[in-house]
Amino acid sequence: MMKRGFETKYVWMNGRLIRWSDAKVHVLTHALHYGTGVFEGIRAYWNGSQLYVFRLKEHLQRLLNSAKIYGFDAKYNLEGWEKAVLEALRANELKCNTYIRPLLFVGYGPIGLNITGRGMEALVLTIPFEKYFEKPGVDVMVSTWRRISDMTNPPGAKVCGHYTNSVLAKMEAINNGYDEAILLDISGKVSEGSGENLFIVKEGVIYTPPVSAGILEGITRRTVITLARDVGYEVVERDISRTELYIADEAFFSGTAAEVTPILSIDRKPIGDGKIGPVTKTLKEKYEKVVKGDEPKYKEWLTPVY
Ligand code: PY5
Repeated sequence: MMKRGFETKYVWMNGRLIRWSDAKVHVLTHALHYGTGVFEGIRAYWNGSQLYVFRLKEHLQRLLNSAKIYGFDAKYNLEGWEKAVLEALRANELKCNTYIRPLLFVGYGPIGLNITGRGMEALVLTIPFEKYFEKPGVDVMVSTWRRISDMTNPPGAKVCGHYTNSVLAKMEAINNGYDEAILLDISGKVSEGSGENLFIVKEGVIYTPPVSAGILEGITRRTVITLARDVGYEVVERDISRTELYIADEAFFSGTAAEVTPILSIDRKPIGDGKIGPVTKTLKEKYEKVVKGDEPKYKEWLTPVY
């Protein structure tokens, strides 16, 4: 097999390390048909001498919460999943920035929807990974698609099937020449990006939509709120209307993959002067230091791999 950039030697699967090319499932896997899986996206950062996993416990707790919402058996407890992630990283001897993808899904079996007593499959992929967005700042559109709602698919659960909503919005944006989408929630309030939380800055105050606006409660979002308050900014979680986006001084996305990504324009209207703003710059730089272990104050967020 030709080795491409994202391939590693092993995948952790149901308690064992499996060779990358042997990590396969049957086509009658339930999750392939119905999206019945939950997952996480976690990053580990290499600082030249140590690999640090960022907020591992918080991510795995969210995985367990997502499973609980759907009534999936999580197979392993928090410590079990934590062990799995570290085992996968160590087996692959990764000494580079890495994306970690734990996935728990309904496996092979009958084609019906009743999954009572069905076996779950658990895996952890570890993938060398740098930037999610190729550009240092992104141009985005407000999607014509609405974010899923708690009335249909609970957005607070990170469920595989929910991401068809994100793919619709993302591809509409890409096909129209934008880098990313912002989705409104079912009642028209600003929700989040296709795979990122959203912040705006107005007159020195930072605003972000509340958990009730159909967002996935991001761990990077929580991190940014903490860092911003520690730096001395006021952060307000409240509903944001679409028009507030256009007249914001600054806007940025937060997410494990996206990290802190400046938004330069929304619907072709420049945000502020269309360049990365001072608050965004401060938080982006702070975040990048924290994840690499350069800020002793936030060391408890880091799990060393080696
Ligand atoms: N909102 C959605 C819909 C997400 O998928 C994500 C994470 C976030 C917000 C941000 O959450 P966190 O800060 O906890 O990462 N998205 C995945 C990620 O790894 C990528 C999905 C393609 O960033």
